Amino acid sequence: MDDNNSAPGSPKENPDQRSEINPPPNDDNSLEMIVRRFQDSISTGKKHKFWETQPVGQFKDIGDTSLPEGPIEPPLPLSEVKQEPYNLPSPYEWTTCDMDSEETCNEVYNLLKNNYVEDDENMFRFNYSKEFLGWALRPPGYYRSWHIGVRVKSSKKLVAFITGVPARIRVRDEIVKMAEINFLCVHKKLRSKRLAPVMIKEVTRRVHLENIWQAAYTAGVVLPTPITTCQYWHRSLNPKKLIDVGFSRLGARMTMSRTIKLYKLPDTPATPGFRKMELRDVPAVTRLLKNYLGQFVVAPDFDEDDVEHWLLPKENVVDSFLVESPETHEITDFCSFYTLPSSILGNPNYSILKAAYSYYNIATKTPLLQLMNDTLIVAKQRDFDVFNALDVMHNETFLKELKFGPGDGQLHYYLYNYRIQRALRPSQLGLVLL
Ligand code: MYA
Repeated sequence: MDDNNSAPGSPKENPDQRSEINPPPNDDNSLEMIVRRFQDSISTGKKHKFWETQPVGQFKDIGDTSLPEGPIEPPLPLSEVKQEPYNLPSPYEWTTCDMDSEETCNEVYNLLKNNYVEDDENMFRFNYSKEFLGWALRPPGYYRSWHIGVRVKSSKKLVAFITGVPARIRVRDEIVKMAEINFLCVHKKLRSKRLAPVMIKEVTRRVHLENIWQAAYTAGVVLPTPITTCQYWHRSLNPKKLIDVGFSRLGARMTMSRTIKLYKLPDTPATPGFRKMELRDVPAVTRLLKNYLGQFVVAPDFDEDDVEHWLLPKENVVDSFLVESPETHEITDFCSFYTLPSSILGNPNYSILKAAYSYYNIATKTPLLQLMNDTLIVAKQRDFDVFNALDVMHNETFLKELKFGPGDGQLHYYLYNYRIQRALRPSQLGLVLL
C-alpha cells in the first residue's frame, strides 16, 4: 500500500485491518522511492519547516556519498547548552513527570489512552498500560528530567508529553550514547499549533544537558530521513474476534470455520527445554544477545543490567522464553514479546484488542521457525488476540511460513544527529523500540 502517513498526526503503527487480502509488501523503502517522495513533496510545495532546521539527514542529501557517516554536528561544551526551558505559548507550562508517582502515572496513562497513536481509519488506539509505562520509562540510568509534560497553567491539566530514555546503540562498529525518544503526544484539541517542535527542542535540550548528542526514534510519518522503513506483519491468534472488530477480514473463498482452523495452534510448545526466562538466566541471555545483535548495522549494546530490565519477564508487560538443553543445560535459544493492547473504538462488543509484539528472538540450535511457532503457542496460551512482528532482523524468514499477513502500517526508524550514508534494509536493523 502506498505511504499515506506523511500528514502530521497519522499513526506510528497501523494495525492492519485487512491482513488476509493485502498484497505482499513492495520495496517501499528503496532509495528511489524516498527520492520520489521527496520530489513529490517539493512539487506540492510541502516542506518540513521544523525538520529542515535540525541535524538530521536531509532529503536533498540522499545519495550524496561525499557526506561522511557519523555525527552531523559536534557536541557543544555543556556551558553553551541553553540553561532555561524553551518558551511555550502563554497558557501552558512545562512539568517534569515523576513516573514513581501513581497520580502522575495515571495522568500520563489517560493522556495517551485518549490521544496517542491511532490507525489510519481511527478504529484502534494504542493503550499502553501503567505498568508498561513505568517499565518503558525507567530503565537503568534513566533521567526523570527526560519525562516531559505540558500542563494548562490555569487548570493544571496534562495536555502533552514526550520522553527520552538513555541507551547505548551501536552503529556499525561505533557504540553511541543515545536517547530513545518516544510517547510524543499532543492532546487532540491542541493539534497543528506547532507545539510538537517546541517539545522536541525541549527534550533535545535536556538530553544535551546530560552530554548526550544523538537519539533514535520511530514514527509512522515520513520525516527527513528514515534510516530504514519497516513493515508490520500480523499473525491472527483469535481470528473470529479480529474479524468481528474489523482488524482483519475473511479471506476470499474462506468461511469462519476454515479461518479458525487455518490459525489453530498446538496447545503446548514443541521444543524440549522451552521455558520461561528467570533471573538466573540473565548472564546467558546477555551473551546470546551480544553475539546475535553483533551482525546488524544498528543494534542496542545490552549489558546484564539492561537485559534484566528489558527482558526479564514482567507480568502483562514483557514475556521471555528460552530453550535450555535438557542434556547440557546450556541456554541455546531465546524469544520475547511485549504486551501492547489497543482500545477498539466504537465497537459494541469489544473494547480491547490484546496484542503481543515480537521483541528480540535468537535461535542458535532450535530452528527459528520452530522457536517462533512455540512463541505463538505461548502467546495464544496467554490469550493474546494477535501477534505482531516487524520485518527486522531475521523475522522475514518465518513470517509467511507461520501465517503472518502483511499489515498496511509502516514504521520508519530515525537517528538524530547521526548520518547514515545509505538507507538500510529492515533485515540490517537489530533494534526494536516500544
Ligand atoms: S512517534 C508517535 C507520535 N505520536 C502520535 O502519533 C500520537 C498522535 N499524534 C499527536 O499527538 C500529534 O499529532 C503529534 C504532532 C504530537 C505527533 N515525530 O505540533 P505540530 C512534526 C516527529 O503542529 P501536531 C514518537 O513518539 C511535523 O512533521 N515529528 O503537529 C517519536 C511538523 O514538522 P515539519 C513529527 O500534529 C517522536 C511538526 O511536527 C511527528 O499537533 C520522535 C508539526 O507540529 C512525529 N511523530 O503534533 C520525535 N509528527 O513542519 C523526534 C509530526 O518540520 C525526536 N511531526 O514537518 C527527535 C530527537 C530529539 C532528541 C535529540 C537528543 C540529542
